[in-house]
Amino acid sequence: MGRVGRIMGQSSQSWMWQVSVLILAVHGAAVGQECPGAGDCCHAHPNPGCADAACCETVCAFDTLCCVLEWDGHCVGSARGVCAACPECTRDGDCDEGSACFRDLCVDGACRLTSVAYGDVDGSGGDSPIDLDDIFCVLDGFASPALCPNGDIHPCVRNGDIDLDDILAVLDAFEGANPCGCP
Ligand SMILES: [Ca+2]
Ligand SMILES: [Ca+2]
Repeated sequence: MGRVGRIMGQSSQSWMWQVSVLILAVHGAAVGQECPGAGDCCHAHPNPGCADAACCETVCAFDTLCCVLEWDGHCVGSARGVCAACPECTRDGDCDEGSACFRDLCVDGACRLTSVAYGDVDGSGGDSPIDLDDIFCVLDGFASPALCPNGDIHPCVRNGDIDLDDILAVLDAFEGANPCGCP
């Protein structure tokens, strides 16, 4: 849902609240009021503003909603473009090429996308890239995606969930399947 849609979709809020937020957004009245705010400028959080005052003010100067509504993914994207303190990534999960044929890594603040064999969710590579460790990885990811950030290989264009289909996909890959045509 778009950002305006999210505002308008908050049906539990009164129309007065919605109008107030929009007036604040249009006139920029809140710029600076949430700078610095709580939370890392480089990651999304539910409150407006973020801790690095200079970064916060720079982003809110052209995206007022970040200092009125919440510091969401749009604000993080802006921060990565304009704030020296925000590298392209700080963890593997920040990098998502979206394909089962690439492993997304964050190396020294930059996303590095490495081509992998289908099912090689732990990126071990080598002569036998798919082994028991990949099955264990995706099982760990089933419990907590952060434990296997590249475990979402089903469907071929990732759907954002590590679930039973991904576990079955790794088992298929273990037996030689390559439905996504990975190199
Ligand atoms: Ca592997
Ligand atoms: Ca999946």
